[in-house]
Amino acid sequence: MATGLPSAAQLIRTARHICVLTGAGISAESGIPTFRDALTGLWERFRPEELATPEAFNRNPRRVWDWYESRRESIRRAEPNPGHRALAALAGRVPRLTLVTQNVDGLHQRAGSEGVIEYHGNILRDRCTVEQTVVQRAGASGDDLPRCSSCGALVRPDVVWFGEAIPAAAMRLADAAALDCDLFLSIGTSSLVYPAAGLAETALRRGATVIEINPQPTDLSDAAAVVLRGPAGVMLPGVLDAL
Ligand code: BJW
Repeated sequence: MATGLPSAAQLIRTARHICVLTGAGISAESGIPTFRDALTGLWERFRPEELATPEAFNRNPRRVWDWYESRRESIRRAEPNPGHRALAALAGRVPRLTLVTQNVDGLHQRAGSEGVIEYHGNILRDRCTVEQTVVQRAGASGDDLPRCSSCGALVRPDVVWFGEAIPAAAMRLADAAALDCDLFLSIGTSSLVYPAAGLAETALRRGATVIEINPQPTDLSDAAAVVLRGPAGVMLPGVLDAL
């Protein structure tokens, strides 16, 4: 395994199609907690099965909504960081770049990235639990839970919970990019949650080279040709400068 910005820059300079997968780590420097970090991760304070599953929502929609509303508030206050901005700039410097994000915060788009594939949805949208379409809310009912303006059913955040399918279009586009790319960048993800984590495996099987950017080792690290062990907000601008 090679280390360092020059090796990463060299791989990027010669790539035909770069597929980038980002995770919670790229938004950490915008002040948004990750899920699995030992000290600050969301799952240290909340159990995923109580909040990020359809069963949890059916059991206690109020509790799930309270959690999502508090996260929405901090996401609305957050700003894209130098990592988001460097990725948006990188797209203009290479022949083809597909950006797949597991993040639901919309910060890549706010940093200027176009065509972002939102693999796990977007926390700022509401979806009707019956019609399964993105909807406007129509205030609350007697139980104070947000309702669909068209049919009156409960609405939920338009995100992908454990046990749920990835949105079909996102899955198709991400799979196609993983199959076609010759360079795969895995940034700020623990590479533990499937099927997202399988995208790097697909790319590797097709002969692509992998670069990982993460301060901590992951299950993907050994398969990466280059590992940049540091925060995305430092490493990505560094890569851009080295191009
Ligand atoms: C930095 C940094 C800095 C820190 N710079 N880095 C195969 C094997 C085993 C299990 C499964 C399997 N296939 C499927 C499953 C089940 C399950 C799963 O994968 N479970 C695993 C936990 C074992 N997967 C699913 O249920 C998926 N659905 C599915 O498979 O459906 C099948 C189906 C098919 C057809 C019909 C019906 C069903 C869905 C997964 C949905 C995940 N949802 C969440 C919540 C989204 C909504 C919300 O935000 O509330 O998505 S869970 C959470 O994990 C979130 C994230 O997107 C996702 C990934 O986490 P991520 O981004 O990697 O964050 P962390 O915290 O884990 O890591 C952060 C990293 O950043 C760390 O490595 C740090 O070191 C690093 N970092 N600071 C760079 N500054």
